[in-house]
Amino acid sequence: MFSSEGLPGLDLPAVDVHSDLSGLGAVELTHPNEDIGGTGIADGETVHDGHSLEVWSDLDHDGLADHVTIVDDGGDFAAWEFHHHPDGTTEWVRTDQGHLG
Ligand SMILES: [Ca+2]
Repeated sequence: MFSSEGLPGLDLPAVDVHSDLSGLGAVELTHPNEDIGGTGIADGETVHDGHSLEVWSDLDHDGLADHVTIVDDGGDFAAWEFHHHPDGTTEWVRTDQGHLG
């Protein structure tokens, strides 16, 4: 379901706006290439996989993505946030979804 096949050279999971990320687990940002937080530190990674754009960000710079926003070429979007629960478990929680334009 979260195969990275078809994205050669990229370690990020292949997701789209309709993916359920809740069981995905931690996502490592190994090649951050954008300064999303405006701190001068590269903390984000953008992936274009043909029909959707994914923007992963690691605003606390621990190497693991905290947020992802996915927009497909039809204008549908979804935003997810990675939560660390007090009991040590982690989970992606969808924070927004809808349609642009
Ligand atoms: Ca992080």
